[in-house]
Amino acid sequence: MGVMIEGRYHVNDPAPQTDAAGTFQRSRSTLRDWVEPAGQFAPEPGRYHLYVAWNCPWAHRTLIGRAMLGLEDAISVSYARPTRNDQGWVYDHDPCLGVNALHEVYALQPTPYTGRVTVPVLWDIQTRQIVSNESADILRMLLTAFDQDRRYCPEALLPEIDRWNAEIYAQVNNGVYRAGFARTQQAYDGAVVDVFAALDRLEAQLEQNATLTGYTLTEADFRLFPTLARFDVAYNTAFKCNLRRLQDYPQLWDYARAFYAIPGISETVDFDTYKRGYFSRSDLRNPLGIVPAGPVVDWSGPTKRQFQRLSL
Ligand SMILES: N[C@@H](CCC(=O)N[C@@H](CS)C(=O)NCC(=O)O)C(=O)O
Repeated sequence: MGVMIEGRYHVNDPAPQTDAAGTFQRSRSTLRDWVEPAGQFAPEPGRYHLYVAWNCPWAHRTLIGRAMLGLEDAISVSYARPTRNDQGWVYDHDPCLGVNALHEVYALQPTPYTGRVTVPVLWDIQTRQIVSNESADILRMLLTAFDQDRRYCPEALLPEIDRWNAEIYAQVNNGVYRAGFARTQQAYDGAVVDVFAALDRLEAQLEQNATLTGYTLTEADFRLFPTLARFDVAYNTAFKCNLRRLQDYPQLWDYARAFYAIPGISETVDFDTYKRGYFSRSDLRNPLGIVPAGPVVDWSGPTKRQFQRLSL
């Protein structure tokens, strides 16, 4: 996988992404400007474009924010091919800049960029630069700057939302990656225990509560769902997170399917692409690149809880 150095793309990335103990270390996002009313980047319809990949869970959370706020017409999107090649994320059809690869977008930064070429990217069409390549920030901007009422990120719930976000990031969203990308038995063992301990706690929370914070959907739910959506088709097998399946957790499975049933959400999901993406050829994890046929997971059917989409 390539990397950008001083604004130029290099096909070979010499830096390992694991530490001395074989534990996966995710690089930090460095492009972190902010969309806000009256700021340099104002929340104007038609001004911003998202570069994503269907299979990327970090990109997925931004697509969920966009769908929940009905911003599909206000913010356009380019979807990468599920499998990266030596050019990294590749685009067959980019309605915004007409690029073929994401590194071409990073190369346009006014300050030459050094770092990994990751999705999601929030691009400002007006000033022709990347506003942010950090999904947590992009989602927060959508839910605050693009929604005056802050329906999914209310001030009063912010401490609780941030607490869930921190736990879910470390143990669930990134926990599955620590398991799947571990290079030692010890690193894997630690990660997989974290993942299932967190899922057990979430299961208990959802026993009494419709959502993570009680009964209304918030940003914390939007950040959990992408990992749940990929769990049984990808992480359970490709990342060896196989102590239990999502379907083995009655509350989490009910919650995940109720979320999937919210109008607009299934349009952000593509299970087949998840499988192809996570089982793409990898020297370490899947040298032959063979994609398994199963499992076939049925996300339809009635759920005990039903979320409503708050009026737009
Ligand atoms: N902190 C970033 C992480 C994004 C990320 O790691 N994206 C992955 C895809 S799931 C990627 O583009 N990786 C390419 C690379 O590291 O070269 C965020 O949440 O926005």
